[in-house]
Amino acid sequence: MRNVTVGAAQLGPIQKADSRQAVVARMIVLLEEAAEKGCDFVVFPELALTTFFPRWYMEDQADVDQYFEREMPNAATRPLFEAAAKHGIAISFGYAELTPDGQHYNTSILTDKTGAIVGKYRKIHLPGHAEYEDDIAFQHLEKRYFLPGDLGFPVFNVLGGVMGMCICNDRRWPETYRVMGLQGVEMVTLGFNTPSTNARSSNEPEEDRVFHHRLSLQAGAYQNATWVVAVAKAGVEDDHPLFGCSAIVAPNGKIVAESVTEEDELIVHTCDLDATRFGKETVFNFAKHRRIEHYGLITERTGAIVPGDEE
Ligand code: CDV
Repeated sequence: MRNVTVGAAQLGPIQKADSRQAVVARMIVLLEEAAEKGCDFVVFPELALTTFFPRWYMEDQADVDQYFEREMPNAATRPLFEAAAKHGIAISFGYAELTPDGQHYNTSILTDKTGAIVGKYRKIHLPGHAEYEDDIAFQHLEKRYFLPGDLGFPVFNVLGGVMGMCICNDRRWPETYRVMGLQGVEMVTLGFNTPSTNARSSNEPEEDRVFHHRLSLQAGAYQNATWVVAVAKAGVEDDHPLFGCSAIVAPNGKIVAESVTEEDELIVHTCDLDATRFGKETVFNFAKHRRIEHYGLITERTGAIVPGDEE
């Protein structure tokens, strides 16, 4: 057995007016609870330090940049790193990253148990749009504020296993998990901010949105024989509701823990990384069964082209 006790540290809403210091204090409360419950690893949501600002249309770059971190750790987040190191807990969380050369990314980092950053991921599948749209219920401007990630889907040898990260919308794309699966990933962690309603359709009930969220996590876990730890920022942020349903999914695709509130909430599960072996060696033995000579379209083409419509 190679056990890693994971805490999925869901955050309730963060309002525009909330300071990073106040949010980090909440994160430390969850970390202390995780320490009491014996966690080795605590995972926080996407863009954990601020409100989900891509819902707001901004033209002034200074207004946008107030939501970005120029270094990590920094003055606001250092207490979180120190608390994690004190308890010997590895952490992962998402934040908006502004690089020294002025590039903007939706990023997550992974530390080891000493608080040293050992992994970074930049969100690749950016949903939404780049310009203001007046015919939708609310804006989702990730394509305006972030560049697509440039780091691929790396995995990291830490906590005695092979760990990978993705962020929110990435969880809906099978390629995300498969690229990490092909590097032997044993645990994929991700944070998300998912609106409870669809900006473009009032006909999609919240229960369908939650169903698709769970379906994506469970399929990714099963088809790649990996643990998946998905952590929400939830609740109503300045009148905009986000659903919760943070979940820990086993390599057989079953949900083993799920949050029940839309507030700050920790869910904990002890994950045996060796539980990935059966799926990796038997059901989805990639080396034995994959037929890459038939998969070329996956990397050659983005949109679908119906036969007869080729140029
Ligand atoms: N933050 C996200 O990536 N949210 C998307 C919404 C816009 C659908 C998601 O896939 O949950």
